[in-house]
Amino acid sequence: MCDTDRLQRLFRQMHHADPLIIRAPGRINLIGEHTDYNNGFVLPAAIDKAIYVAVNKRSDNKIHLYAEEYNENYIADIEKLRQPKFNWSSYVLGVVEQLVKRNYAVTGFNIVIDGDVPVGAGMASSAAIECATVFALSELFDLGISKLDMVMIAQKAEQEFVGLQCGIMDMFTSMFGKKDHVICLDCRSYEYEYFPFKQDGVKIVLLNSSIRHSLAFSEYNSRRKECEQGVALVQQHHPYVQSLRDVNAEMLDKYVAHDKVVYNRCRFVIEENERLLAGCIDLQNNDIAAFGKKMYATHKGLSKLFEVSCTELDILVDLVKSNSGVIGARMMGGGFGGCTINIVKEDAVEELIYDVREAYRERTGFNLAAYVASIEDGACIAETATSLYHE
Ligand code: GAF
Repeated sequence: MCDTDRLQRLFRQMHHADPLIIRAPGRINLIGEHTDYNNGFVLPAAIDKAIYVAVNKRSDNKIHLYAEEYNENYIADIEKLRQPKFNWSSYVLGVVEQLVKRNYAVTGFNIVIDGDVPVGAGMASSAAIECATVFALSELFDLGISKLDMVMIAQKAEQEFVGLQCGIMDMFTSMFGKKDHVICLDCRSYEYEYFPFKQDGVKIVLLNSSIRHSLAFSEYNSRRKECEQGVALVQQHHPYVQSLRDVNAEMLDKYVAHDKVVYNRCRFVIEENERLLAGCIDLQNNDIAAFGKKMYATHKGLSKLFEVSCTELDILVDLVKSNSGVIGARMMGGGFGGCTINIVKEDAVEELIYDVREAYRERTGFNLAAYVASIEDGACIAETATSLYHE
């Protein structure tokens, strides 16, 4: 848990001034994985784990960055932005690059980053840093950027500076999250609807495999390419097709079946969109059991068709499947490590975590971290400062 008083004290020690502090949360996603960059639907929510950035202005064009978690400092120059030494600082500098490209008047600033979104766990810690940064700079320099534009800027920063060809889900959720609600977002039109998610007697439990495979980044980008290849094959016969959102199972069978890999990727995405829409009806009908079954089906598709799971995530889902306290489970996020999301009956949570932790260690040799997530509001000002300027 980030303590904003502590962050404020740390900032004062480093920069002898009061900071503005912005909070941007991580996210969960109930269902709808790898659908966002295919113009499909997602069903995420912002959570109680968040990134906090503390900022104030400088009188030069330098950016002084510090990440509390790593105890690492970095100094960059706004006029000469280049790939930095530390990964975490790319998320800040990528946002600055986007603001400069769009001619926003940004000058030097100090930034201290803290938070409790576990890195590499599939809870979108990088999007949270990007969202917190763009929000903070918009406030600091009075840029008046709308929330949706902040989302776009953060996404472009990830795509162009960091190099992950991500969709919009993570940034949108960090910015637009609403307490006790999931967001049903149409990633084509950006229209969205909030669904209450305060199911009596159930909890959302995240089981973190504590591993991250090194191929995660490049494999993610190649999945996106494979989906685009599927679209191109269908497009030759149906020129109006722009994305997998416009493709149905029949078209896929007819024009893509000869390429088994591309076919499987596309099939998963088409089925996942259908599952999500049906899952929203389950939630409206308060039929959490039916929703849970869809989560297992999503996991199977991600593992067998989209091939973004890994042994450890499959083990984690397997371990909970026979537990009557678990309503649904699946890997969450981009894949190749990170965590599973589990909907669990409240009175079964403690025992489940204990049992899975033991069994997981036995089968993989890895430690398991478990979090019970609550759904919270999106990005906001956590602390204002009277003066935001310091030499
Ligand atoms: C990552 C990406 F950043 C998202 O855009 C999304 O594609 C997700 O993986 C998979 O659903 O979090």
